[in-house]
Amino acid sequence: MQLSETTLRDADAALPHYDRTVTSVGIVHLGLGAFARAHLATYVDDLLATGHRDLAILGVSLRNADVADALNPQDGLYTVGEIDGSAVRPRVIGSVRRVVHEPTEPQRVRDALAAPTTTVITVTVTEKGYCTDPASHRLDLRHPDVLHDLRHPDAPRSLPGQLLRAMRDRRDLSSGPVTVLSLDNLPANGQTLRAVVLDLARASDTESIAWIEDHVRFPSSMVDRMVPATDQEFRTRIAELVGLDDHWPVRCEPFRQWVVERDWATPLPPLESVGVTVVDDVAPWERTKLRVLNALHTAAAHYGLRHGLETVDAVTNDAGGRRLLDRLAVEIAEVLEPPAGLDLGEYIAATLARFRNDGLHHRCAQIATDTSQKLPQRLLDTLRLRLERELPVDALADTLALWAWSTLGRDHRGARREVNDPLRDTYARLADSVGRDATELVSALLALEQVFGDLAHDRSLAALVSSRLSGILGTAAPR
Ligand code: CS2
Repeated sequence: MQLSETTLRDADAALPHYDRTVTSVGIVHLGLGAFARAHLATYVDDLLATGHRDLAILGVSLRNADVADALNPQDGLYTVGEIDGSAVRPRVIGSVRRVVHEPTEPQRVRDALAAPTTTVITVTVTEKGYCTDPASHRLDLRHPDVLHDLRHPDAPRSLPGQLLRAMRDRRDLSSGPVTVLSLDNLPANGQTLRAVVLDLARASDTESIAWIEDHVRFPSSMVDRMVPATDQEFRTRIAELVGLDDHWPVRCEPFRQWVVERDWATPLPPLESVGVTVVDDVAPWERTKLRVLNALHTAAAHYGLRHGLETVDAVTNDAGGRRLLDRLAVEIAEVLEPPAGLDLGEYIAATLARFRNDGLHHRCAQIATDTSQKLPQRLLDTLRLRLERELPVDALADTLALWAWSTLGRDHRGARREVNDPLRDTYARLADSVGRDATELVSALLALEQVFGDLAHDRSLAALVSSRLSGILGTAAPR
């Protein structure tokens, strides 16, 4: 039997503690991937259970129809499996009412974004969805989707284009204020989102600027939960545990954290009552999370690819992997100012303990996706601070060298491996032209200003990274 509203009571899992039929949509979520389903939707599920009925989620998929196809026949219901070693705790989430595939039903999405009942628009589209230069965090006006939206503002393809049209519609229809809340792993994600929407308005729709400034807030937020992609084995395990089939359950670690700025355009829901931390300034939180957890993740991912270790927990079980993470953590911690009251040593230890969760199967290849978009906020800010203070950067250089090796698109045995990154064509060209010449490859990669910004011209950094890469290319995967 399939999970749905009618079979829900038979599920052997934690169930929504509220009557879904009396909830109504107040949140439109753009980019309903596994992360949002394991994070945002679980907090909203808790909010609905506290009686805030008008905050159910309408999920929007901007690219693929697969989430809509999986969840709509289940009335939006799905299972979150919290994994702790060999234990799995299933919980059915009821906060998503429906999922709309934008390319199939664009008007439905447009209406939902403009509806006066929509008070919050939440966003998880990953780093590249913001259409920025990763180094400057400003809108890339040459981005193909942005160029499209400048020509077709009423049929936008990009996230900034979708939001700008929504703001225009809300202004024209007098739909009232709205809070636009980013849950992506970017520094100052709310400010960045505001900047790209206003950059697009400046280029195409100056009349909306004042309305946006008066009626919209873009609070930043820090999000944390490790959510590996679902595989068939996990689907089967959930079906066995729950006693119902679920087209697309999501798996995650037990830990979750959300820190949100209080500057909303609409009434702030009682987020604190469901475990969210509400603050005036999220910057120290997101800085700490990006530079510790996400930086160590990126390092672990490329180390794993290089050494044929499939998952993050396997990297933490490997002596060389552990050494790299420990050395990198020291370089990070020495130049990081954490939020007041947070013990950085404990935070790092707890993060590494989460990496060791051996039931999670968080694949290195998944985390290595889009690394060109992730490097600036995860590793390069730390690198810059250390260079400014003339501190050694050996572990950072080792990590960049591992990434440089990854751009060659080979696995640890030398077989071809698919690279998943917006710069994959650039990488492939470089691999063909300079290939295994470490000096040439590193100087070409580090010259990518959209990633390295002012570091692009640092010759001693390039020399250090290329000496590390030579070591990697010249040896047989030292362990
Ligand atoms: C990971 C993150 O895929 C990645 O790049 O580093 O998704 C990470 O699992 C989350 O940010 C944890 O909160």
